[in-house]
Amino acid sequence: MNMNKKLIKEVNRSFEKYFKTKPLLVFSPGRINLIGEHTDYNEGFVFPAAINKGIVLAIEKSDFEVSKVFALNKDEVYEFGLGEIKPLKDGGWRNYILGVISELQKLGFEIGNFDAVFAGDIPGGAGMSSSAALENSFVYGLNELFKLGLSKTEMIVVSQKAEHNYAGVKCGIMDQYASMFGVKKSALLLDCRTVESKPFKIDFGDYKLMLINTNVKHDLSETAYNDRRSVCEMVSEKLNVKALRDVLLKELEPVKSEITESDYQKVSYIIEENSRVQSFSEAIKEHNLELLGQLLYQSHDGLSEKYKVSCVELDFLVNETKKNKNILGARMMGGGFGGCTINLILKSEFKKFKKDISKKFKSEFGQACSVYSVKLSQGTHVVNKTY
Ligand code: GAF
Repeated sequence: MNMNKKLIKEVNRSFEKYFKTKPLLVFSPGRINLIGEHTDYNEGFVFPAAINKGIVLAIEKSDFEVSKVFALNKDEVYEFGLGEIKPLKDGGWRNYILGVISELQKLGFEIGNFDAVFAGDIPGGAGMSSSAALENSFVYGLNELFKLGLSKTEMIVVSQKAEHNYAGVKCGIMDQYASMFGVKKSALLLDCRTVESKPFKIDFGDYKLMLINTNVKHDLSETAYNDRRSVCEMVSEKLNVKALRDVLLKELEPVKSEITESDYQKVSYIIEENSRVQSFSEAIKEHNLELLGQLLYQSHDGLSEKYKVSCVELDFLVNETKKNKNILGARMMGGGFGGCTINLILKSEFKKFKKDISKKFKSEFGQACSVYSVKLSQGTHVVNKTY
């Protein structure tokens, strides 16, 4: 099954029960990323895909003086006035919604009050972009409801700014883009400078993608994310270029003595990862699965040893795959410090490896990891007629 129809039905039913009217229903997916990590805010290349897990939003205009949002998974309701939008301390999911509204207001749009119910099936903290899916579902829903006339590209900028200003993460555009523009059965080779992408049909033959969630999210992740971004910007400034996308490895030499060894390693990772994305897309065209696997391992090594955004749990999972000849490659996925690994595994090995790795992970860390397979799906869209 592609979308979670049960979830759509449940969100719709709850909305009708609470608000006694029929809502607009929007599905906004999470994403995976084949390769190209932390390259998006360096205006480089990434290779994400929208997946069949996401956020379902039911939304309709309201005649009341307040707006009301019901987070079904958490069983929490939030009521607020549109004239008093500001980030909440420890606001969690509320901040993503407030952020979207605030960014729309900054653009001069007067949105009216609304009622909403949402729920999702993206595992939280898994690095599969539940926050981008939530932002996109709201900006898309509000755009439809109040006929704002925003294009999808304008909507993802609203979502990204909501994340910057209300969640405090200076993210790139990858997650919001993939969630909004996803193409069924395809991954998108996205140029984060032009914000244009090329869909690649994904068919790995006898192999498939496996996600393994560490189920951990280490505290440092947000600060570390913004710190990494600052290092990249600092070096770009020294080199007098707009972004690291414009730099070849050898061109780092003139600034090498002006930066720390650790910052040098970080920016070399970015430059290398950016070219790995290109090699990956060539390998897909040539159906060179061995090379795809090697690129995944190289990406992980760079993220772990040079960019330093991995953690023991992620490294453990990747190292274990190296002992299994039926797995061609693996790497951590997303921002890092927890979340998932993405693995290219022989289809017939999936079940067995799932069992083995679950056992080993439990005995190493005393807690369970989770294993998923995902379908590559369409980006944010209205689903009223599809369930
Ligand atoms: C997070 C961010 F939101 C993305 O923009 C991207 O930088 C990613 O980490 C790392 O590739 O998901």
